[in-house]
Amino acid sequence: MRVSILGTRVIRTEDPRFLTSGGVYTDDVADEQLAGACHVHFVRSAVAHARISSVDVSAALEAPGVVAVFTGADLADLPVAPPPMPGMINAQMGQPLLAADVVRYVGEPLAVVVTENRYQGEDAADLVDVDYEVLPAVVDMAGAAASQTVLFPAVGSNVAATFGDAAALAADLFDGCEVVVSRTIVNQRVAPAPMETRAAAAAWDADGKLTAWIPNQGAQGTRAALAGMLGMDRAALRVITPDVGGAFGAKFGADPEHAVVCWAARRLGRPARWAESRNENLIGMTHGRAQRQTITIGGSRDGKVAAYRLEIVQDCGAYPKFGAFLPALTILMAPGPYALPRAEAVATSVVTNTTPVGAYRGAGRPEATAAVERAIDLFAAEAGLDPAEVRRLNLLPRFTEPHTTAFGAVYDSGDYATALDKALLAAGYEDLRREQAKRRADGDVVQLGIGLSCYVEITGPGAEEGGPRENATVEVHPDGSATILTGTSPHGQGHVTVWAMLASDELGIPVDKITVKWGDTDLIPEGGGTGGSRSLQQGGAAVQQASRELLGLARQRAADELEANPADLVFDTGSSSFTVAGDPDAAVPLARLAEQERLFVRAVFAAPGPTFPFGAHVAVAEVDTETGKAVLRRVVTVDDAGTVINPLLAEGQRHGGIAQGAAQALLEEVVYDADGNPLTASFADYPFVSATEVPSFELADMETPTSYNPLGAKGIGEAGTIGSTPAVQNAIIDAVAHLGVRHIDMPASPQRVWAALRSAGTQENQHA
Ligand code: MCN
Repeated sequence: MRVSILGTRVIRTEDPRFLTSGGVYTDDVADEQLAGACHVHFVRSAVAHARISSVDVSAALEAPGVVAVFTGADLADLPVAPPPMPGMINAQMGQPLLAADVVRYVGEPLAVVVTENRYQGEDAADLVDVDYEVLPAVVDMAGAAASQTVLFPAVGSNVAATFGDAAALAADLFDGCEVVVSRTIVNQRVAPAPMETRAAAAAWDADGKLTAWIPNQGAQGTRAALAGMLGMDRAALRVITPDVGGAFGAKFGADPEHAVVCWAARRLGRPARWAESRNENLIGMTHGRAQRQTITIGGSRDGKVAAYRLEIVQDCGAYPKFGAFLPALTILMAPGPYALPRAEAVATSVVTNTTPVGAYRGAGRPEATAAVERAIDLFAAEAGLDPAEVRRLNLLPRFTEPHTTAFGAVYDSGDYATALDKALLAAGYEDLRREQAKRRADGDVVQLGIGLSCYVEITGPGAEEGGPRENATVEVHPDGSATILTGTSPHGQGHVTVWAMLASDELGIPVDKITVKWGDTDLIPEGGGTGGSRSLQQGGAAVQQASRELLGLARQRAADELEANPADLVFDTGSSSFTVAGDPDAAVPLARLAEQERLFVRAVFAAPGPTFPFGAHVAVAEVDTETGKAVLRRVVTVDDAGTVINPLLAEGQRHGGIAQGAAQALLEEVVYDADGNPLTASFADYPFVSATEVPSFELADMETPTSYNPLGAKGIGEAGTIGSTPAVQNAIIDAVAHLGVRHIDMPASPQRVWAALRSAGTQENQHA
């Protein structure tokens, strides 16, 4: 019998290929169907809001290498890109595949130039002459709902969706509170900026079947979105997922550009390819976050919170996509890990003349955590209490049976106070406070700040009937190897390693003899893809289930062969074979059974519901009180994702997540000017985080298993991002709190910190 490899640090089997021959990304795909492909280049709006008076393509058509030029008028027969949440968002706010009458953000595609060679497209696109009748732009989400300028006159308002009844907020929510603090804060817009930008390659065969290679987070979802935009039957569409160079939530489904590339290939009767530039990516790919939050918190002087209110304005950008839905997740998770006797949350999603907002690592949950963690700190500061103590006083006590919150979330299991205590201990909290007190007493120029955050988040959400689900097929081959087909879609998370570990553990087949396949809708027609940190708890559980069911099938066949009772057989993972108890010589290996007849099982794992990982982060920052420069010195985290199957991968996810979350607190922000011109359209202006801005992270372990899947696993893919942002923001504010600063919006640029210090103690900083 082999000892279980689950819970061990198996090295990623994906890496040798990436580190030697390299990945095969969409732009590298050399399939013969793509021979002779032409190249698509998008002409994008140069203004934020305008009526298109005319588009003159005549000069572009004459340019070298130009095969065709298409405008919105050519696509008039195609459906618009569907809004993602039917019923909730005004259907009249859908995005046309190419803007024909009105452009609503800088970067909106309005025409395509198709050329023989890629470089020719950029030159020819410059010759497309667009006449704009410029309209006033709505840029600030705060004023969008009341703005006289509406993006969709037929709708008559910029409101895309509302959540909760703002008119019904309780007038007496804070009655009886000794301390009440209210503040409007901004959870700024950020860019997902994956290493691989968006791309597509499309080829139609003689029977009218389309094959599309697209970097995505789930080929099946991408196929559904593309079929919708192209007005075609899913069965006539095959989506293939090549290697994907990062997605962070922004590569779910398909964008108008992907559909236009497929459409152009059909129209021209020739395969077509597209790969966007970094500049296009920064203005064209959906952005994340983009919320304005008004938080109000009240309670007693000794630190007990009695009431909390969260009012959200969500900026959807020009077209309501997943961004319009983000507040639903923010509201669901509004109270976080706290026992808040009274809590209310409402939201309005508005359209503005900016790039559409979509899912970005954490999607709605980081915003909830940031709001409540800032609120707790503001409350502690007002009451003059230690923020760790206030948290401890208000955290929900440990529970092992599901707990339903006032917002309808059913937390599966949690032990929030232990997570906080572990994080404080690992950080040496008392020593840090002593060091801080000394620097304050000495009046040091560089002050020390300690920031905390406690979080609980939702992973594996899904509204499917019967619960969130995922499928897996496991097949054992006559040569003793195995293949797994999965409906998940890894793009850096390491599923190849872990899915092989899970099957290996059951079947005794070595990890390196197991192949994992995904991302081809002809091979795997069903699947939920990878997002919401759902993959292990649903897709991994399905692999384990399929492996176990396969063993059941194999046991029956082995029993037939041995003329024994199946119950008398023993499966030995050391030799991957069945033996009859007491007769080790009569062994039937799985491989031999596979020789006789194909040996495979497809299983669907249905979870009873989503799971709720949690944790606590402690960040330590230094702030130069003369220049405003903040430097992140330490991040100590406890991220409890239930049972960990591969600590190496889980830690990698935590590291990446923490860096991404810290980046929002420290540096990153998408900025528009008052006319809606993007000011952060290159990496020279968008300060993408690098290793130099973050310290080495200190990770403490904690595992509270869930009962929602046999693995005991919850998700880890987004946790680091959710916990770290408020911890880092709180640390920077804490460093200068003794100087009278109560809040600094993210990112904590030197200018912002400096300005906060200058206005410290004034009305402006005390009460926004
Ligand atoms: N894992 C584990 N034990 C656990 C939980 C997870 O060993 N208890 C392992 C899993 O086996 C898997 C990895 O950790 O190898 C992440 O698993 P999971 O938490 O299930 O998350 P997903 O695989 O579904 O990943 C999605 C998540 C999301 S939503 C975003 S956004 C994100 C992220 O993952 N985008 C990423 N991590 C990313 N990492 C990379 N490199 N690139 C992205 O675009």
